Amino acid sequence: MEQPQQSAGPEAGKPPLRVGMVGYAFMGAAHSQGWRTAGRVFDLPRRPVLAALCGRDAVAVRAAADRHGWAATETDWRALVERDDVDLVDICTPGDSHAEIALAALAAGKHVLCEKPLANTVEEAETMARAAESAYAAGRLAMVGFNYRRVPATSLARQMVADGRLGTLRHVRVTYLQDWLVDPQFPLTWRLRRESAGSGSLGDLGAHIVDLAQHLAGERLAGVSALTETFVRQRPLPGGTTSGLAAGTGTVTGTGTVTVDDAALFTGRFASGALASFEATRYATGRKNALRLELNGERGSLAFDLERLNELWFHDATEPGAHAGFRRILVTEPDHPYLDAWWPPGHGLGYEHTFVHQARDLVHAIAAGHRPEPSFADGLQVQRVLAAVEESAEKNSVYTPIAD
Ligand code: SOE
Repeated sequence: MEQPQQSAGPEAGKPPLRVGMVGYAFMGAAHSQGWRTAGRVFDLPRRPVLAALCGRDAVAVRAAADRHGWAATETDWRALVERDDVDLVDICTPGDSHAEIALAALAAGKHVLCEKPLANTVEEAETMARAAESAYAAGRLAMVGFNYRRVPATSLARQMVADGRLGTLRHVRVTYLQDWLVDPQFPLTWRLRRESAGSGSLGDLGAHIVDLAQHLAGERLAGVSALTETFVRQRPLPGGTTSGLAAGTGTVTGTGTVTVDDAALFTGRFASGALASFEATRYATGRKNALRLELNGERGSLAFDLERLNELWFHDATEPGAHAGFRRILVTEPDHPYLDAWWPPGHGLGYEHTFVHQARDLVHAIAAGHRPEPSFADGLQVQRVLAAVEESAEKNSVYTPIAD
């Protein structure tokens, strides 16, 4: 790929798409990277502009805006969604504010990108999906940030399943393993409280693998049986106050109660009869961001590991047995998804590129007026799966159908 020029790259002369973003922690940084880069790498119909960044602390948000390249700042998200120079609101806050911000942004005539999980409850997600449907009729689009759909290898896997390379699907096996809660002294941050995060590993990691499994299979789960556990129930309070919970920093004084799951294990049945298994945990000692999946069908199998994200493994069962076996596809060729705009074969992409691809796809959808995927309706359906998992776990793993 040619190095894009600052002044006359593929962005030059394109009508702007002015983005306002709420939140600037880990996800905010990742989304900033996506918006900053997409128009410089891909030939987009509109040029993303990092118009305004919002956070409650004026000094900290200005510093983040300077670091990530945002022009203006706001300290109140309500002011951000009302700005005339913002066309799209990108929500990178904890789940308890997703619904309120998304509804206000859609009502103000903005497009919306919302981080996963879509909401903290099914009721909130239903309201958001309804609002997104009305907004779509008025030409405003809403998308959920399930970024792992946009790893080139998972996109290729989707194409291969859709092309019938696996035949009838029998198994979908997915795990998402992290280990940042292994230390019982890790503080009680917002991710460990139900009122801010909705759920624990389930909503944070389980939402990703439910979405990805359904996306790759091309169908939805009909029901689940689940177990959840909270291994460490008391943790040090960050700052010793509830305001410290939001910041996740400060002097530790006293302890507080973890009110979400630490791990969720569940099995599921797809409408076609294929069986699925899921594991989401923050206690997999030594595993940092291990999203692994395998799909087995009558004609073949696919396997993927996010920690080796340029590779997709394929076993073609239609080959003679003597030659068959899992082979590695290095997903870096120009005819692989998203790769034509990036580096020469073999040079590889990483985690951050999923956010560039997310921004790219949303800009195309907006320019074409097409409903983007995953839509808020897709996010609502994932929320229903999460709710069914919690219900099943409460009833000691009773099979729980997923409401339509
Ligand atoms: C934390 O567990 C986290 O940052 C998730 O919130 C993200 O969605 C995931 O992509 C990486 O891990």
